Amino acid sequence: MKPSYSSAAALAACALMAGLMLPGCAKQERAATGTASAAPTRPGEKRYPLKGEIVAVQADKHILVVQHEAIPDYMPAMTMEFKVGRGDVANAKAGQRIRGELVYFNGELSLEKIWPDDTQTARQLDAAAKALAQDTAMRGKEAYREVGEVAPDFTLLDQEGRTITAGHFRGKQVMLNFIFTRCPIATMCPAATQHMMALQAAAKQAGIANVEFVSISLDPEYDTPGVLKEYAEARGIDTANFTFLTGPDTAVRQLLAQLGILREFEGDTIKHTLATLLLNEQGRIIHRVDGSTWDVQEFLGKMRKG
Ligand SMILES: [Cu+2]
Repeated sequence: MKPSYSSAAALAACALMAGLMLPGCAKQERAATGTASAAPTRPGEKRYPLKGEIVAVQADKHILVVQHEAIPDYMPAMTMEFKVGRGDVANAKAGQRIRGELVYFNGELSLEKIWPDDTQTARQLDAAAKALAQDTAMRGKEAYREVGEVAPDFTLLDQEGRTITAGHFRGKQVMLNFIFTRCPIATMCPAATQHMMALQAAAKQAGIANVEFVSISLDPEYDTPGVLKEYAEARGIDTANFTFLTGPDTAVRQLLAQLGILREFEGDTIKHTLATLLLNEQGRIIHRVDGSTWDVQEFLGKMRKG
């Protein structure tokens, strides 16, 4: 049975810009993302793509020393200090190649949208995204995977920037959903994360050890590993068996198609549907609930103990 999306009400608009946010959600949004979510075009702000290598990490000051390549029309290659977010500084390691966005504002230089940029990671993500796209195309009208079918393979990055494949979770049951960190609608993504946390706690209490919780970003352009890390930390999420994933949007798009989740970018807004899936130890979808409300006890009852 394929989920129906005919109802316009099923698509909840998630406004991204501060100016578009629902009044009641503004505070929550700020708390959720910490330093982020300022409008991208503050007066006097300048942004440039940057590639380089981390030379040193000054964790206490939230500073990365980066030896960067030349930035056309702005500055030659050099080594300099950049302010970065909490998640990014926690993930950073000296010697790591990164790409990101240099932001100059109010006399301060910072780096945002930081991604690992070593050749091996780039190749793995790219190859996996292409394979997924091919798989969706080959399946054609059968792209959607019903309950009883095996969930699609993927290679993405977790909240620490580590490469994670679907195979990483084989042998474990997996609770899977899609969220994005800037979602301002309390009853959508924030509620979904709360539910996942409640189920994680309930499973632990019930002695179900062989389960992993996985949330894939609907907004991978913004939700870098560092942003996901900050999201998890701000909520006190135990990431021992709760993983946040992001990566190339091409890969996310295929996963959404194959798992029957709708997403539309409308200016600064993401409209999306929600689905929550339980996969068994072989990666087979054994239970699915569409929409933003689902019952923790119902999923708990479907999990195998052992
Ligand atoms: Cu949302």
